[in-house]
Amino acid sequence: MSKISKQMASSFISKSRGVINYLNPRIQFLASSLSHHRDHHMPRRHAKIAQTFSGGNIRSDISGVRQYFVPAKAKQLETLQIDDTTYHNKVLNYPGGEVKFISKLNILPESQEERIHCYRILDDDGVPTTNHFEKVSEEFAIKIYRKMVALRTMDSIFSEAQKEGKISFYLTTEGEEAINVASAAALQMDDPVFPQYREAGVLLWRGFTLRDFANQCFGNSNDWNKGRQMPIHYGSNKFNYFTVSSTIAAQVPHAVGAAYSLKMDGSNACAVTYFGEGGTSTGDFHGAINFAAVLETPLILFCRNNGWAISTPVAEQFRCDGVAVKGEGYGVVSIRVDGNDALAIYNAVRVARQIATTQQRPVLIEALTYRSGNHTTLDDSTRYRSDEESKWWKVTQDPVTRFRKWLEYENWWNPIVEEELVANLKIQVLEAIEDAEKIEKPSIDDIFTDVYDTSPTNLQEQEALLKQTIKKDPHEYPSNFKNFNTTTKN
Ligand SMILES: Cc1ncc(C[n+]2csc(CCOP(=O)(O)OP(=O)(O)O)c2C)c(N)n1
Ligand SMILES: [Mg+2]
Repeated sequence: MSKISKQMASSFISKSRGVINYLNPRIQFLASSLSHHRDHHMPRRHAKIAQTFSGGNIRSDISGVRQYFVPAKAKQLETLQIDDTTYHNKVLNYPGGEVKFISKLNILPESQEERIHCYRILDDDGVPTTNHFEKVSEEFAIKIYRKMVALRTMDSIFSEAQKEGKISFYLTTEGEEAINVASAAALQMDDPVFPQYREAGVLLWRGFTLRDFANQCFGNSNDWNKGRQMPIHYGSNKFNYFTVSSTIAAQVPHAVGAAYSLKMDGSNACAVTYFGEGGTSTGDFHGAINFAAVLETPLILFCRNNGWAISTPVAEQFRCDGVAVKGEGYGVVSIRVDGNDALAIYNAVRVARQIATTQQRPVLIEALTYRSGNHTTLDDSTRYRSDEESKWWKVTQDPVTRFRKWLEYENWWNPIVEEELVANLKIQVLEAIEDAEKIEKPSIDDIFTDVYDTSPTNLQEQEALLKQTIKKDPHEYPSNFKNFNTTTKN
């Protein structure tokens, strides 16, 4: 090892040790969730991490072809292997690092024999399966629970409002409340969030009110985005939450850029981006995670693997073992966590945040869960999946129920407070909707502002056309649309 690389290695190891000491003993869980990686040929730097975390050894080669998703193909490949076990010690320093030679033809397996294990603290009945986790206070745990129930209540009543035609569109986080709220609880407010669209609970945790959500969905003049987005496309400067864009995974490269800028500024924060497993099938995801790794950005890439991308099940989306494995392909450490266990998510995100901020590197988290609701209010999931399947998830794996059971196990919760909470939340959500409905729409004079200093001619033409159209059929538009400025051209 050259002098420089020795120095780099020792500084890296001491950084890792710092994190490990800080996180001890929870780090054991991270190590066990990474044990799959330890066994195989990780990049040297990551291999060191696994070694430091768990004290394990790194295997230098892989023998045999493992069968997992496509046994027929794997078998055919096996017969082609040349069985010569003579090894040469010769090493060549290729661009990218030293590589050993081997005279046995090795075909790397497409997947491991066993799927990567999933980190979980609470069992199905809300009972902790271990003591090794970051303890949270009663007050904090109850705050998490209250937010999860608020999110569920909001989702249920807003969906009804959509069915009644009050709002044009809605999308729920049903089944993903733990992912939303517990991950947000482990972050800091100065960590910028780049959401997909099923993460309203992150914003709720940060302080967006039920009225803020209602105003956005109604697109009224109290909406922070001035009614310019479809319902559920929330955004907030105040809460460091970038506006939702429905273009799948478009936010992932943005998050890498933001993380790089935090790094340049020497900030202690990390950027966080959320996306569904479907998002990992886009080019944006792959380009972004590669840049994140190479630029060593403080970033958490949080994948909600909920089993479905609209009507496409994961089995038809990719052949590898989910999303966590994709990290290794890009030199990014990964964690697989139970997305229905709020306590495990909270712990995993805290660890990920420590790694991202102290080691200035990205971390990929895959939270395994199930999209319990329809994709959006435009979808009917009974057309492509069985009732039994979704019922099973709702009944046995519900994240809100599991967390409530844990609170009860700790004697922090009881049915009386539960009833009060649910009743109060229903009133609050209904009031937020009733009020949002009454607030007038933003002025149309505002629609074309805020992007250009001086509006370009094509926008001026569009504005004039819009105003002419409204003049022709004013009864088709909200009442305050009649009083607009007529100073634009044409
Ligand atoms: C680039 C792009 N391609 C396709 C779509 C259409 N689309 C909207 S949602 C969606 C599914 C995304 O699934 P996933 O990322 O798993 O998120 P989930 O809805 O399951 O939370 C697709 C394909 C889109 N909006 N953007
Ligand atoms: Mg999905």
